[in-house]
Amino acid sequence: NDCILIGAPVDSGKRRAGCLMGPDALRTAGLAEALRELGHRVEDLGNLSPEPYSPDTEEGRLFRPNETAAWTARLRDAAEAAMERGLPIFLGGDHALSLGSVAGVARHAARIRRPQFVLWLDAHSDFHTPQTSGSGNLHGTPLGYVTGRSGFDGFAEITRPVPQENICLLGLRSVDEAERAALEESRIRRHDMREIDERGVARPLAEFLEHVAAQNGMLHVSLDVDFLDPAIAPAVGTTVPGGATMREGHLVMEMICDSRLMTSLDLVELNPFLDERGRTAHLLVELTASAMGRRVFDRPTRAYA
Ligand code: DIR
Ligand code: MN
Ligand code: MN
Ligand code: MN
Repeated sequence: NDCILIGAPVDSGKRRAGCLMGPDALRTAGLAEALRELGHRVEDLGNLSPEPYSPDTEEGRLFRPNETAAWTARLRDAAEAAMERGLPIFLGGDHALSLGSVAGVARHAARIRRPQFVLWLDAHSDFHTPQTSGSGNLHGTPLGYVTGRSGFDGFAEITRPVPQENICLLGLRSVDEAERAALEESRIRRHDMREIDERGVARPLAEFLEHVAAQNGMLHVSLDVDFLDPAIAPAVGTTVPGGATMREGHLVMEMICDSRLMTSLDLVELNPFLDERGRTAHLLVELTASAMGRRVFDRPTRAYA
């Protein structure tokens, strides 16, 4: 595989600053080296910047909409271009980067006439629109945007919405009231932590991967740090107790690898300012390695803090 690392230091999607340091923390934790060790070619495009935008004001309910829209335009184009050449890995940055990454990969899929699927690994459903968002934080809106919900004024128009039935949410345990109502009306597939406790993570995931394979789909995976339990992944601004364990996280990534379906990946919401000696950054590198071919018996024997 040709992996294309795309630094996306988006920090405008929520109020707590720090995700802008995410791409460099992932590099420092050895992401490129881990991928090369697995036999992949790796190209690092460095960090992107948003398109020019007029500065955001303190007025209005939304936090930094202009900056986020400018990032969305840049990342959509970068994603679409990178899909021509390999498997893009977006180094976040907060989850607002996925407005652009998912919109871009969906355009590429439409152009080559293949259906786009999205696996959303997150405590949250991120299905808000700017109108329904209670926080005004746009990192809660990427799935609303890419499915073509209305209300994203000032954002690039979605020409290739991702069909709701092509999206699978895994790890849910914090869904706002307005999102719940919209999700219940939708055809989005969703598996909350209660279901994962009862059935394990493998069965719901296998069902989705079989569905993607049956349609010869492209699969975008969006990994929000808060999918994981805060005990193993503390470096995120929106920790929610009761998340995925270390082994659940790895099993998900190992199954994604075995399926050979993944065509693009987001690593988002890492806030290195909140990390404990790079522990969460290292875990994201290890999980990415699992998604890209590392097996349990191939793991390096060095231990992380
Ligand atoms: C919350 C938080 N639902 C919001 N969303 C987060 O602000 O809309 N998504 N943290 O991952
Ligand atoms: Mn998220
Ligand atoms: Mn969310
Ligand atoms: Mn989240």
